[in-house]
Amino acid sequence: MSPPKRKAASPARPMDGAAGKNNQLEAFTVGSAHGLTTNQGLRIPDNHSSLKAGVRGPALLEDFILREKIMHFDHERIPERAVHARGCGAHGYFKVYRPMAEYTSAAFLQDPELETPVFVRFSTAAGSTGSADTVRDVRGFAVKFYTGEGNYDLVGNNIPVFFIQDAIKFPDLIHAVKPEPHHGMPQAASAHDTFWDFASLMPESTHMLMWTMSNRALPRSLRMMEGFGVHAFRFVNARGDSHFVKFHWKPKLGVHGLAWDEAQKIAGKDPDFHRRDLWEAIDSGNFPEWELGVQIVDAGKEDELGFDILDPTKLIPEKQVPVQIIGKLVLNRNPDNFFAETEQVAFHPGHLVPGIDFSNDPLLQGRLFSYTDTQLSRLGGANFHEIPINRAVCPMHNFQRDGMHRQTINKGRAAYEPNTLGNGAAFRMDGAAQGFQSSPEALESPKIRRRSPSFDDHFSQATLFWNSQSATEKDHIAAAFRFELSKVERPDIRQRMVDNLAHVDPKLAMRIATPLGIKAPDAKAAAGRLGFRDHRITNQVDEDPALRMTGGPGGSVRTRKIAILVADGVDPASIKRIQQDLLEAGAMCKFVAPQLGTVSTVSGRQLAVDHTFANMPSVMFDAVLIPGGTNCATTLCGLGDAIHFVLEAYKHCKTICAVNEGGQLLRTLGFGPGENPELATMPTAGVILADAGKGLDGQVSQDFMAAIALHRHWDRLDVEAIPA
Ligand code: HDE
Repeated sequence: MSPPKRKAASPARPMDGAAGKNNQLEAFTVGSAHGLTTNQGLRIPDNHSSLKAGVRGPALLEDFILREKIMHFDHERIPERAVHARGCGAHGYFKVYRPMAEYTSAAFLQDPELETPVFVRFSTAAGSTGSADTVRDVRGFAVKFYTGEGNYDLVGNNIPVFFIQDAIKFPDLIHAVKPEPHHGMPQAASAHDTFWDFASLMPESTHMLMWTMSNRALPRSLRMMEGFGVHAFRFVNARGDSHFVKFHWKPKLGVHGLAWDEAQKIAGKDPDFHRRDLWEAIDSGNFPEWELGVQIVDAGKEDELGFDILDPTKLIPEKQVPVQIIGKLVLNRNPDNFFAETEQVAFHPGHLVPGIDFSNDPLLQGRLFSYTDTQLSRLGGANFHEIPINRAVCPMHNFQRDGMHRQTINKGRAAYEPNTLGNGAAFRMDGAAQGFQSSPEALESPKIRRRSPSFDDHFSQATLFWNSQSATEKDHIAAAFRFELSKVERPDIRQRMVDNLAHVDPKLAMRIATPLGIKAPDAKAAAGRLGFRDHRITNQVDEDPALRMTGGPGGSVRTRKIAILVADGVDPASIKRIQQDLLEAGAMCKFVAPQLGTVSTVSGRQLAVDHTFANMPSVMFDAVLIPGGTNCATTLCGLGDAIHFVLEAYKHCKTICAVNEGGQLLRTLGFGPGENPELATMPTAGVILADAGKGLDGQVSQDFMAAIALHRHWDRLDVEAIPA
């Protein structure tokens, strides 16, 4: 028999568009099949019994089938990521809106017709892989573009600045935030002594602390958060001209956060909240979208910004340099296998394509070492680029060889260059104008281990951030500082922190210090401490609306989850119009009842229940709808779980709408206007009591949807008094 014809080992040209990466992955994807074999393909006769010396005798060492299975199981785990261990991912594509040739030669940023495949992984930073999704933390937003010129990774966060200015402090920062080494607590939380000890001694962290104490660190959904490249990068065009660039991802659904009490409860009720939300959105065809934005600064004009563009604790206010929207990212496919794709994907800020380059940001420079290095222990060797999710879609060739788990079978005698035995001479570049070119920045300076004095301003942008927040966002930030510092056992650490915050805003510091039982904030004491530097610059803008979460675009009910509370005797007709309008607008309605199965309606029909009060509490929803029906209302009013559901939704500032008799529950709880429930009214922000029998259904549904689209009614005044 003649040997089968072989296919070429690697494609001759890049695989086209988003389908290219999917096809490549497909070649490695298997479904389940009938029958079991060993890893060598040997049929297994019995997967229930090991080989023994007699049916009641000891197991035999000879049992290679048992040994192989147990051995593989014993080695199923790989080390979790040192940071950003907890994450989830999805496939999708990126499309540029217009050619960017003026700024960059990157091929994937030229053709508006081209769909570049991407894999995106979102993560928390501090927690272990099994920690909860909704902890207070920065979120990772890492995008791998499989371009025709090689993989490009934009490994960013949902906060545009970082805690530290130099990579050499990263291990200290992470050791401080991770569980304390003596007792291994707390998990995935910054509210403990070591973190605040470090943070209070590192005033450069203050700006990022303002962000992590805001609701940015509690995203409602991964689909509703921004992403940032953080560092300044460079765009380089075909002529070699270079511009500084900062990257932004803007979510189509707007930027929204959870309430702190809600986030903590979700962490217990559904630790997979964000992972599930992303999965379900993609699974149901609600593909999350972001737009890519860039802030471009001409190289040579960076001094005009007023701060050092290389300092990663600084952002460029959008008011100062507007964000240009240049393309969109769509996530449209869930992974087939969490381990093979999401766990094994390896990002690296040094995965670049021609036309994009680094800046000298000292934090970025340190990252360039860390990301490859960490994969060696995490993914077990130097060949992690061969793992399917990490493979480039363009041809790849070099003389790197062998190593653990090598998959490529390199043919030929010559594994060196130059050579005459294997086309080796053709690969010489000698610095010619081919391939990736580092931006030829002129450098001539002494070798020096010192922080640039231009990095010495630590507070001006923290103040800018604070001044840009709405009143309720300021309340949340102050409350978060109070919570975190109240968990700190050592009063001197609390004191040091509020003394630092007096340099951001004395009133903020005072609001935090008073309930913590420490002395009044003392800005002078902070300034006298070792390591304190504050060569304050003058911000060119006093406040920037882009820095707050409220009032931005993206207010819609699309993909929002509405709980409809039902019991026997419910009147579905009373909410029919509202339900229809919600569904048409892309919201999801679920019936929540005392038990699963069905409830009987007023007309004797059976209505299928989706969830119980116990298995799907109010924190899983964005809004509540209580339909009419006298018996239903009476049952709900007497049910602790239903009362708690509504109280909690109210406390978390969610929209609540009660129709006809459903209003009884709200009035019992004191949320109604009392005597005149005739019209759709809002006795308090986001609470609607409506009489749906008067042809007002359309108005009610409009009011309800408009209120949900506001996300939350943060200005509800009396929520502290709610015992939920
Ligand atoms: Fe990372 N970071 N990082 N980081 N980082 C890692 O790489 C590191 C930093 C970010 O979903 C690790 O593959 C150093 C900033 C994301 O797989 C590690 C420094 C930003 C992810 C590492 C930083 C990030 C990581 C752990 C200071 C925002 C998850 C596993 C110099 C711009 C990527 C891994 C994923 C992961 C090192 C600072 C974002 C240890 C040394 C700033 C989104 O290599």
